[in-house]
Amino acid sequence: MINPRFEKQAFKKEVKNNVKTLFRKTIEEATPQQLFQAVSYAVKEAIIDDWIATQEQYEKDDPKMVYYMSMEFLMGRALGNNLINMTAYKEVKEALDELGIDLNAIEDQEPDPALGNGGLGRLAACFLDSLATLGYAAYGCGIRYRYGMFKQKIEDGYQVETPDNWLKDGNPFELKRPEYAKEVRFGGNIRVEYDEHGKTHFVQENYESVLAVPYDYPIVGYNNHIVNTLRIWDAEPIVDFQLDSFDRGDYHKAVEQQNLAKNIVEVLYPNDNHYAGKELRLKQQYFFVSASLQAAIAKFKKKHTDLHELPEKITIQMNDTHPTVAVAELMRILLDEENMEWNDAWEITTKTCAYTNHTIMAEALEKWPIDLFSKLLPRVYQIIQEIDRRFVIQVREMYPGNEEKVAKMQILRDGQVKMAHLAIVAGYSVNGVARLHTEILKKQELRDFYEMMPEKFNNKTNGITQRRFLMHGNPLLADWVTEKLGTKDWITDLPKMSGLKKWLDDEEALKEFMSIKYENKVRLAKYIKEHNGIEVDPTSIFDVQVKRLHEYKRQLLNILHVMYLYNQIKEHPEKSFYPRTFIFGAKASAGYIRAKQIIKLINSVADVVNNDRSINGKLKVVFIEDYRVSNAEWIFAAADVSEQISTASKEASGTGNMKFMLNGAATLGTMDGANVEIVEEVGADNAFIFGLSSDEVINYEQNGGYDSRQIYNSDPELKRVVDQLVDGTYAQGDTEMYRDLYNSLLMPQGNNQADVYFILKDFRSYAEAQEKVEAAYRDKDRWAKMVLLNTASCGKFSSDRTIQEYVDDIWKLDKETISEEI
Ligand code: 26W
Repeated sequence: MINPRFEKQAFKKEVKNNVKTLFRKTIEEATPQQLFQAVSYAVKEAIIDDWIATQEQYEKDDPKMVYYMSMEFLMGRALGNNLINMTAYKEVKEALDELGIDLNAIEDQEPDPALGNGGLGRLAACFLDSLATLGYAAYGCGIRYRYGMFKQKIEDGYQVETPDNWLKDGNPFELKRPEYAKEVRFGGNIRVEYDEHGKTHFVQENYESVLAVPYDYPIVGYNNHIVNTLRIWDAEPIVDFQLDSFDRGDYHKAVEQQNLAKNIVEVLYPNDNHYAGKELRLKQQYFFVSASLQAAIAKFKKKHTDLHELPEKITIQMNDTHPTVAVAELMRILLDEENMEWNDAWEITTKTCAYTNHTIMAEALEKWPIDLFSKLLPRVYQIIQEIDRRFVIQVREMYPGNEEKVAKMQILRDGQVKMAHLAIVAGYSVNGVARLHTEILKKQELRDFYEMMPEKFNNKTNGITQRRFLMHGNPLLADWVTEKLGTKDWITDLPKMSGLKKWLDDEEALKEFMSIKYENKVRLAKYIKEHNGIEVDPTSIFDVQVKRLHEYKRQLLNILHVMYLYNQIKEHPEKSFYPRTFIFGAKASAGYIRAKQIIKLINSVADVVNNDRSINGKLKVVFIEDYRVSNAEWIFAAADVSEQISTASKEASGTGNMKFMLNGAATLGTMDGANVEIVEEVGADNAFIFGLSSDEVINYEQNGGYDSRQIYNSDPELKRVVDQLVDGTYAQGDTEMYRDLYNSLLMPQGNNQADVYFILKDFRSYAEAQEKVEAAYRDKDRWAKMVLLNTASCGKFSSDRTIQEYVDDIWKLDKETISEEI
């Protein structure tokens, strides 16, 4: 049944009216941005009804809720996605057509809410979509950063960061909820008081504080009238800056509180997989965690009097260690504000909090210096000391005389607060994000904890939402899938995609599938022409690597191989070579120098290769500026080859790999993260696997690395490529521009600390896999079958499956339904 608000006449009227009341304009006079606002407010009208109905239903049923705590929610644009999930996209598109408005152009006016870096933030967004779609009560809890992920410009081949002022035109979908504001306190000292019963009380004094003000975003479930909430917190000074405070001598304090509020939510740290130890970051963490927990407890207490029941009504999922201060903050609230005893508070906390680990990269581990931590969060720190004291007793009981264990597992050690240890000790569940990753956690990184508390450990292989990454990003393929399956069930039941296998031998179907891929390549080629000024041939192989730039993800391996191919083409012009377009997209953390050099190198190679007419356009290299969720949707749809080439053991899961698979691309990858499970689903013959295994990598690492010079000296073609980093080929004669990259692969002599990501070691195996890709692509029939089989085999990788597993094994939530009539 179509929602009456989306009925064409009504919707058109609403849009016209919005343009009038918001901007005092007619449709013809309004700017595209104003039209976007007017349309969005009309859509919001419809969402609000369902939002209210959902929250009323929750109020009535009092289901158990998950609070998904995350520093990042990489939501991407809302308008198109909301329309899809309200099943109104087509109706609205037609209605707008009648008004002479192009929905796609309107969608393009929406800034990408980029409140996240990469995988972890986008996973959180997919999870919210699946939670609402499956009918589970959930809150996403995060920060309303004033500036999200920076916008990336490429100037002279270099990355330049510019601020992302995503809120400048206002956000039509958000709702400010000042009535739920909470105070959050920092610093000061703790005074101990005894009451008349001799009970101890801890009172924080001389603190600074801010007011956390929530903004709610609707999270629309697919076709089920359920609308959950993403609650992100803004900070305001507790007392408005008052001029008379100057006279009272409070001027300084007033300014400080003002600054604290402004600074806390100012910007998302653009570090991915790299811990920097900045005090402001810890402030951000405590800020949103404290506010969210206060709100959660207040909500619980509206219906319940006994806090012992808390674990039956709420569960808190900590997205990596970033919100781990939650366990101590929950303890603080239970002890200090609710006057509970330690044992009771601890029992509740350890039944309520659960932890997901997203990385094994050592440099990503959060370890706060104790002096910084205890100054900023004095009471929380005391509580962590007590947690640590009790935990050490437990370790000693279990491993008498084994002080090495204590040293390895303690929460407070070496002058640091080890957040992962805190999360594991206080959490009732610890999960990795792909099977291999979880095994590595159990066997290596978290081995001591696994041995002591094996029951906490479990795996939840990541997933992605097919609503955004197929329906919205690739409507041609989405419609084709529906037609071929004869049902739309796949939209909420992705394993149904396996029904496509029956078309594997149907020539006509294969042709249709490939012509959709071609259309999507044309669409991307147009985007590239508009944004990069580069012509690319949509009949060439689109070989794509899009993800954050990090050495372990090995964009350097990819571009070295492009340099190698270029040498080959130049040297053997007679050899046949299937035209290829290598597409990159990646942001480097602003302070990550080497990552930025790799971006510059990719652009330099692009310059040389794209402008060499002697190779007849056989090779093109494109670096797509400002890779983000909105252009990602188009990129996945257009890819033939999905580059997933991280050093084995380093990529916890990957989720881009799944988005490519869904859209009919073949994986070229290492046996890392979820690639292992992708290959398992699609079969080894339908993917291109190369390189060291994770066991081999770990083995080398434990034995001090490997000698990259040996490979360099024994492989002249590879040596030539590496030398080209420092012979000026790609730097207009400058031999120093890429010296550091060269050194990272080779220097110093006889030292095995070079090439720690095994790029030279895996190079040949990668090049061979690439040859296989080319051979496979030449055989049109075989290729079409292979990529259709990828789409048909992606059922496991829906975030719907992942969320159902979290619900069954960790969260134990109740399923909710909303009736049609509202
Ligand atoms: C403290 C700095 C910092 C910032 C972000 C450390 C670590 C992170 C994240 C954990 C990095 C991240 O996004 N990890 C990615 O998480 C995805 C979702 O589980 C996985 O698919 C990726 O493999 C993993 O790199």
